Order: sequence, then C-alpha cells, then structure tokens
Amino acid sequence: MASAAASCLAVGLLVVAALASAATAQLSSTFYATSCPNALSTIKSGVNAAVAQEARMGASLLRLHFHDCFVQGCDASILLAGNEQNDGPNLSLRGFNVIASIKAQVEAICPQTVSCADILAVAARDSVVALGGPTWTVLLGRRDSTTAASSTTVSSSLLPPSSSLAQLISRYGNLGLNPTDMVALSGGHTIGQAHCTSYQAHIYNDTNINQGFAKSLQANCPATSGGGANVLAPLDTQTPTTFDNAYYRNLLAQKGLLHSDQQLFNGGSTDNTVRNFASSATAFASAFATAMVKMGNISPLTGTQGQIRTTCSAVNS
Ligand code: HEM
Ligand SMILES: *[C@@H]1O[C@H](CO)[C@@H](O)[C@H](O)[C@H]1NC(C)=O
Ligand SMILES: CC(=O)N[C@H]1CO[C@H](CO)[C@@H](O)[C@@H]1O
Repeated sequence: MASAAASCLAVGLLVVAALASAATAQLSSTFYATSCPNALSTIKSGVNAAVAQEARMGASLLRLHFHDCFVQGCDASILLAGNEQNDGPNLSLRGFNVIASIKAQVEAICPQTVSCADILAVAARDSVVALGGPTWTVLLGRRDSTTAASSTTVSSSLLPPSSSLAQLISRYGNLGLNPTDMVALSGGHTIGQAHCTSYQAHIYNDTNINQGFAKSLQANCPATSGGGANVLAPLDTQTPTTFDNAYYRNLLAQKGLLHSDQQLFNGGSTDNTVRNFASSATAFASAFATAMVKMGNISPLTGTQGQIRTTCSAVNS
C-alpha cells in the first residue's frame, strides 16, 4: 500500500515536473547508459591526454562550452566551421581539433549516438577536474543544431570585455542565470589566457587597477591600436593552470585582467559574492558546479530536434 501510494505520488510529481520543464531541458545523467556506456570514459581520456600535453587546453575546452551555450543554446553550433568561429567575440577560440579527435573516437565505438553538444559539456567538466577544480554530474541528451548562428546573433549573445556590471547581470539574467551564477561562472577565468587586445584598454585607461600590475602588463602589451596582437597574459596571474579561487583574490587586489572581470568587485552589488568566493574555496566550487549545470541547460535541442552530427564541424549530408 505504502509503496503503491509512494509510486503514485512519484508519478504525479514526474508529470508535474515534466509539465514545468516542458519548455526547457529534458536532459538526464544516464542518457547514454545503455546506448553508449563508454562514452564518458572515452571523452575523459581524450581530455586528460590533451590537458597533459598542454594545460591551457583545459581552459580552451571550458570556454568552447560557454560560448556554445550563450549563443543559440548548447547545440554545438559553435563547432560548425565558418560562421560563429569567425566572429569578433569568438576571438581566439581553440580546441576544435581536440573535440574533433574525441568525437572520432566516440563515433568509432557508438556511431551517430553521442552529440557534439554533449561532448562539449562533458569535456568542459573533465577539463575543470583535470586542472584541480570541482566535479559535477553532467546532464546529457542534447542534440546538435543544423544551422550556425548568424554573426549578429553571436555579437549580441556574447559580451565584450569592456562590459559593465549592469550589462553582465542583464545578459546572464536573460539566460536564467542569476548574479551569483554570473560571479561563479566568471571564475572560469581562473585558468587560461587573453590577448593584449582584450585587456589593453583596462591596463592603460582604467583607474580601478593595481598600478604595479598595470605597469608589468604594459611592458609587453603596447597601447597602440592593433599592437601586441600575439601577446598573451594569464587571466589569473597567480595560478593560471590550476582551477582554484585565486581569481577572486586577484579581484580583491584590483588585479583582474579584463575590465569585465574587475567589474565584479568595483563597489557594486556583487562585491560580497566575490569576497565570499575569495575566502571560501568550497563556496566557490559548489556555486561553480551549480552554475555550470544551469548553463548547460540553456535551450538544448532534445528528442527529435536537430541531429547527431557525425562530424562536429559540419551538418550531416
Ligand atoms: C560574459 C562574460 C565573459 C566575458 C566578457 C569573457 C571574456 C573573455 C575574453 C575577452 C577572453 C580572452 C580572449 C582572448 O583575448 O583571446 C576570455 C577567455 C576565457 N574565458 Fe571568458 N568571458 C566571459 C565569461 C566566461 C565564462 C562564463 C567562462 C567559463 C565558465 C569563461 C571562460 C574563459 C576561459 C577558460 C578563457 C581562456 C581560454 C583560453 O585560454 O583558451 N569566460 N574570456
Ligand atoms: C584610452 O582612451 C582614449 C580616450 O578615450 C582612447 O583614445 C584610447 O584609444 C584608449 N587607449 C586604449 C589602449 O584603449
Ligand atoms: C578560431 C577562429 O575561428 N577564430 C576567429 C575568431 O574571430 C576572429 C575575428 O573575426 C578571427 O580572426 C579568428 O580567426
């Protein structure tokens, strides 16, 4: 009796949950459990090999998933050659070959089963773990788009590093991510590198920057327009290949590399969240994991929508 009542209740709850989320995701952690039980271990091996060869690749793979989700939803449109990859805000995306190689290995064991969008989501998680960060359960079942986003969609979806706090809060808010999620996800900048052109204005023109830090960056990044095109600096100057909370301590010291980074700690509404993540590695780890799952839920294609691409860089012919 009790168990019948319980399962009745469970079915009732399932129906309510299904109705409530009908317009959003229908993702599940066990999506490939029977159709491709070795999918996740195959992706993990590929990521670990790539990160062992070059630690920065972990940052590049995390960024690919972020860009994918912010532009037209997590549908691997970012991987379609040509369009999105060549738009301004995508400046310097990398890791396409690593994803292509992982996809080929997954196709070899389970043809046309595992989407490129899911590979990106799992690779982002495995990259963070490989660099010492938190883990989380990745929800799966995304399908791949059959169209790339237009360049106007890309520009309006991704924000430039000159963005203000209000612009950041608003853009994330439109995608269902609250200011705490926004501050947590920005902690992705605890790894990886940026080009001089991305932080030039901040180190020459902003006043909310540590002067010694600004001077040391200016030594390699000239103020001239288009200058230092190939110059890179770490987004987290302390520990650029470790996924930790040093990014937030940098912000407290006015050592954010990008104007948009320092906006999170500049006398505004997110200051306390930055202080919290700077002093508590576990608070950051838990907020980051939560926010990554939310980001991974942005407008996925599910069911019979889209397709499972056989090659991530091209729509199936
Ligand atoms: C909307 C706010 C954001 C802005 C304005 C922003 C901006 C940037 C810029 C300008 C770069 C450097 C590009 C270059 O100069 O080559 C960069 C790199 C990076 N971003 Fe963001 N980003 C944002 C959010 C995020 C989020 C949410 C994540 C991940 C959760 C992320 C992860 C990364 C990583 C890992 C890199 C380094 C990539 C590499 O070394 O290859 N970013 N970002
Ligand atoms: C600094 O600001 C001035 C005035 O707005 C502008 O002309 C110049 O290009 C900026 N410098 C950099 C490096 O962005
Ligand atoms: C990897 C990639 O396609 N990067 C492009 C991003 O956008 C810039 C500016 O349009 C291009 O120069 C890059 O080639």
